[in-house]
Amino acid sequence: MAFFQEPPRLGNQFDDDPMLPAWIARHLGNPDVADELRVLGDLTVEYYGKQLADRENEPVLTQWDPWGNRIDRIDVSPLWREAQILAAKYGMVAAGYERTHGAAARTHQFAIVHVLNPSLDVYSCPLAMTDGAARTLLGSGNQELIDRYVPRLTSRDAGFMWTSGQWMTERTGGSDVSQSETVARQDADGQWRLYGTKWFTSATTSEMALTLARPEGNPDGSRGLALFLVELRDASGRLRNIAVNRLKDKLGTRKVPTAELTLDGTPATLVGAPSEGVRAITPMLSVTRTWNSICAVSGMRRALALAGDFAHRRKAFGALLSEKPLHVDTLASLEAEYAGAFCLAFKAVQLLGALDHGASDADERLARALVPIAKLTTGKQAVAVASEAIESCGGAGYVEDTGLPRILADAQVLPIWEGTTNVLSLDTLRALGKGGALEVVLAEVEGNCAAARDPGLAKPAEAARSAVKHAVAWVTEAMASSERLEAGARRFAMTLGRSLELALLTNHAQWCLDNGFGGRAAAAARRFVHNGVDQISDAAYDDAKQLA
Ligand code: MFK
Repeated sequence: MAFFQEPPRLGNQFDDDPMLPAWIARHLGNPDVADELRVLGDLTVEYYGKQLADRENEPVLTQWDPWGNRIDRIDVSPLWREAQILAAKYGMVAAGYERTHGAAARTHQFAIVHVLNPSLDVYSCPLAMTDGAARTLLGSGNQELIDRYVPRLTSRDAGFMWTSGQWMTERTGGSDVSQSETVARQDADGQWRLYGTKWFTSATTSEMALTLARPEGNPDGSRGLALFLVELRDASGRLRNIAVNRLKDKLGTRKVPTAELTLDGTPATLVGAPSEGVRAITPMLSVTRTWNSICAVSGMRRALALAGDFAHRRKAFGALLSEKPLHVDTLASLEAEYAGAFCLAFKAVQLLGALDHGASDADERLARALVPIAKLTTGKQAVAVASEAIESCGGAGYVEDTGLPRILADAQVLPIWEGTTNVLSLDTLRALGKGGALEVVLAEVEGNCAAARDPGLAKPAEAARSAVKHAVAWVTEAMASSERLEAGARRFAMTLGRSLELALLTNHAQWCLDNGFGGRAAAAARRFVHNGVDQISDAAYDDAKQLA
């Protein structure tokens, strides 16, 4: 009888998660939530099967009808149509705005996202922007827009819920948006209309979008931009002076209908002041970057769940991979990355919850610094873990119809969109440049390490403390040279990210030991130290200039 390899399978993605059940017990303490997540843990397995069956379907743009009318209709994949219904029903956005769990509403919401997201083909993209739009509008003080749109964006009724896009990137760039060319003009009757090209609009099937444009006569630069809200379609479903030029042909996130758009007199509503649009859209950035961190972590979980199961099914050289010390060692290192990333991403979530409920000044400063740090650190981890996880499945990991390569292709977007690693490293410096921010990061690491009493956690606590102190000493000295500071910004931000991850994991490991959740998190903390925490070094910039 010829040999056929059994494919990897998923168990319940709540119960099998080495981090989530304890985190939920610790921070929500409500057994109903564990039951709810367990149901979703099975549902996500069912949708993993559907995802594999739906693998080849991609969004289709139809620009013309048979009679020559321009229609620009986008049809998304069958799984995406179902994802919209699931997202509303299970509150993937709504749960963050409900009162049942008070300040822990965001933890509840993102636990749901964490479990469901890996089976929903990056439907997280429109949801992240929808969440960001709701929060931006709530913070805008524009009561008319709040009353009209927030109930739709945060609804659990799929028939009523709207999603929102976020259109920032133009041909001039996605990082430096200050050069945006889209112009806003007011009609004689006061109606604003937008004219320009948006170069990378993800989830173009959304009902509305928040976007930046320069009101005519405003100065150049980002301060001359203003924030606008656009409803994409009129009552008959026609796009409102918007042409979809083409869909992007991307490495990953292929189910996401990312498009190039031309706006030619698109009616728009000014959200706040007719300037300072970049500042006005920053709540959106904080929310989508937090989503990015959670999606990085949930993607890692899915990759490791499959790789771990495969190791129990695959025999080579006379034994299962799960019995081979080198294979076990490799997976252990990835699990430690996952555990650290999980703690940092969910800490960012807690801070988002604190901000929603009137945070302290220290929490506000910590949130401002921690959001970019979490996004940049977890984005890179997600790619590295996905790459190793598919490698651990050998050639099967490289063959498209196993579904495994998509995990890596989809992970690769995480360090790119919503601010690249370098842009966020510079944003970290900017956040820490505001008075007292570095001190709160230092205090966060110290406070978490101080909680670790178990002797087995002494080394991880010491590694986190020493790395963060090294980073603080470096940045204090490097401030004297803008070139040195900028060249080392990524190593600095990564060191802060890894120190925070290790400190939070160490604290959580102590809680697990104290509360009957065992020593796995402690083992992850110890292993994380071996993966490396401190990345501070002053690579010679003269060498860099010769090399790059
Ligand atoms: C899985 C999840 C999926 C997520 C969905 C993704 C959909 C994909 C769609 C996209 O990818 S859209 C493109 C994403 N693009 C970006 O994320 C932009 C990246 N670039 C930056 O973040 C730049 O740093 C930035 C555009 C913000 C710099 O702009 P400027 O023009 O140099 O602004 P400036 O002067 O630095 O900041 C203006 C104000 O905003 C300042 O406040 P003040 O005027 O009071 O001083 C800043 O302090 C403030 N600010 C900037 N960044 C902030 C912020 N405030 C809070 N948080 C921030 N992150």
